[in-house]
Amino acid sequence: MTATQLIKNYCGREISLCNDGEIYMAIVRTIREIGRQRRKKESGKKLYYISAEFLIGRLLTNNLINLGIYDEVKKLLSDNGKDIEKYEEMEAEPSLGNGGLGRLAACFLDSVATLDLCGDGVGINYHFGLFKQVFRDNLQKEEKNPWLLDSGFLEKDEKTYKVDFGDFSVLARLYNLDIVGYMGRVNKLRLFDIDTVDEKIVKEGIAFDKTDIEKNLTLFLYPDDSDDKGRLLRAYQQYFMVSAGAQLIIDECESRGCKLYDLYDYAVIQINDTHPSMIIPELIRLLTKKGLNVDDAIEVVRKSCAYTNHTILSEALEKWEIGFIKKVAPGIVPIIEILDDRVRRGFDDSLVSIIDNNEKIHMANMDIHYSKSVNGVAALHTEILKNTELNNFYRIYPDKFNNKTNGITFRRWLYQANPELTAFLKELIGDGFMKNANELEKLKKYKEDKGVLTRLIQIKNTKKVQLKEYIFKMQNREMLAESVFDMQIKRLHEYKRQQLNALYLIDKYFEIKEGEIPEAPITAVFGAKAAPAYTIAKDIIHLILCLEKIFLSDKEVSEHLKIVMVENYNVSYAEKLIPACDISEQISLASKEASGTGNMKFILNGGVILGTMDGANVEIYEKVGKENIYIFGDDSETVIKRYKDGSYKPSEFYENNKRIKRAVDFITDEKMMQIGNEICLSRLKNELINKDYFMTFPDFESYKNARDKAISDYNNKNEWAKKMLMNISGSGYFSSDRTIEEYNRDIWHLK
Ligand code: 26V
Repeated sequence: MTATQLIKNYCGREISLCNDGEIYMAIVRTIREIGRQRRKKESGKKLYYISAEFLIGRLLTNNLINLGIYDEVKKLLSDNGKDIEKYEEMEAEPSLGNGGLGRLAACFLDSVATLDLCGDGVGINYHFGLFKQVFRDNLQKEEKNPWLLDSGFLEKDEKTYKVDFGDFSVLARLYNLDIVGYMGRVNKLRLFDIDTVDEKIVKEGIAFDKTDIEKNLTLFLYPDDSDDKGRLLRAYQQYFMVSAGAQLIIDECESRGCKLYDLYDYAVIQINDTHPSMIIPELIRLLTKKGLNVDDAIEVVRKSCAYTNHTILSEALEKWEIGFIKKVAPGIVPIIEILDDRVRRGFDDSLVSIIDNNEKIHMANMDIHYSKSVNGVAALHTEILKNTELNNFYRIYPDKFNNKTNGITFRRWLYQANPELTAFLKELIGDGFMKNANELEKLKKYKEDKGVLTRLIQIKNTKKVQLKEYIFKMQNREMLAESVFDMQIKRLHEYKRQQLNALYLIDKYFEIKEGEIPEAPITAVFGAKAAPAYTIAKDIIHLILCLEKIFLSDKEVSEHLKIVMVENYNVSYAEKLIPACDISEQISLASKEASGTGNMKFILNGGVILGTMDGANVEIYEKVGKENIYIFGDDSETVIKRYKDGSYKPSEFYENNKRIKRAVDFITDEKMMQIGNEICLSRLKNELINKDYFMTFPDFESYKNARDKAISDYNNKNEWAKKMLMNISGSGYFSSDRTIEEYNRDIWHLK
């Protein structure tokens, strides 16, 4: 049956007579039915991508595109007087991730299915996901974010698994979501939940009783871990996910003919950061229960697991107190002790042991010893891991370390987010790039073609107008017409340095007040959530929101410079923002951003990067060429050296650089105090002057110069369009299809 027939059937009567809810569900059921038909029988080896986060975004449009029925359904609806956009907007976004790490997992699942590989995601079905962000009194407030009710895509599985915690057991129930590859197969995302969860225990904002695990286990993604109760709940979540996941893997492998001592021929388990690391001891435990001896179980698991590291920030590398794990998952403690004991006997280096002298379990250390592959997520990141952060391990296992530069799925970030640009690219170079992203290189031949360059600018303007209207509708904020759209949209973290961006904007404000008008009007867009317990990150949001108001109310300034901070930045918002961006801010302190993936989404849509030589920016620089990217700031070697010798004194910069002092002092200026919170603003100012751990001041001048230059260059439309074209044509390498081909070639070896 065609999609048209299916939708008609599910509607049960004339489409034009159905209400929106009925039509939405008919589309969802059609997608599910066609998905069912495309599912393939599983045999042999299968990938299990286990992750605490899958930031999949809305599914309706993506699934229609990937099934190849988008145009058909759109036409059917419009023939019946209905606009497909309405149904796209009806879907609640599953907010099952924080940022890059979760979104990467979602892009990977898309590519695995598209490349016709057998592989599922394994994770948790958080009822409220990540919090919903609202702004009140120029502050971030958190609210729950229910998404399950309206989705329609999640299907209950019959399978359940018992998970034994120290003091009680729960039944893990499996839910499945179809992962539809582009003109490819259909895999699944398997999300575990428990029936006893009680959404009603969430009271004010996102507050709830953190101790009642049977009621709260799968309510939120990463509940506040600023206190022991929150951390304990997170440990429960992790063990819940890996224990149910390990049972599922063993179950499925056995049904495909596995005898367990050959598990690695039937399963490859990619551990996405350390959140799922307990799967290593849990699998060993389960295999020994099923009769393998410990030595064999350890070897089988080592050959089945592979670990991806996503950060060098030591505070983000998980260490669990052994006391916690004794309470949560006593069954794996003796296994971890055996694993640690073997390491201690094998290597005379306390830095590579698993349990340290403070009785803390270093999850990454366990992963590195007991998996077959360790990878970083961009070339620079992997080099830093090998030469600095994980050097002691690299010397033991040089062959285990490898790089897999991140990628993004072009289906969502080009075809879905920017149909206008996609259609134009097809006109120019045919549709081969839709299956083989490298074909975007063919665009280079249009570099001097005025007609093509003009069209690129027109399309960008179309996307900017659409965004302008959307933001006005959602937040009643005006973006400056004919301005440079400059964007920094990513999680709020000091190392990403939204504060550096804000200092630039304050400096620009002063320049305007002194009569120095920017060469083009600027709309500076921010989108960022801060972790609920991350005080300074919330202070930075407060600063940006106060600046937004001050600029807006100042007539002299507001026609040249505007800030728009979007509320509740998420995947759906990103899809609207990215195609409309002129300048993309990728300004992390060199060495700190493992890769970044937003950077890739922007260049694919003709945005030009203003960035440091960090993460994947380094490889983007190589692909797009130095004339087409604005690089500034100290490089990673300088930064790493500066940390080592402890020579950085922010107060010296503050005292000696007038611009820096002027901008920093403005944080607690009278104008700010009138609308801002004194405690937050003073704290932030002090933090910068006395600590500035992520070294914003040393990069300030070169950042200012680079940003001013980019804004000035923007006025030369023809030259700017050339940059856009070179960015799009150089972006093919950053397709997640390429990344997944490399994972499969080097680590997974799926047929
Ligand atoms: C987590 C935390 C949590 C505790 C406070 C400090 C802190 C700092 C960083 C993180 C990030 C954890 C891992 C993560 O999300 N990494 C991101 O992974 C992306 C996909 O590989 C990559 O593009 C980003 O550069 C990297 O930050």
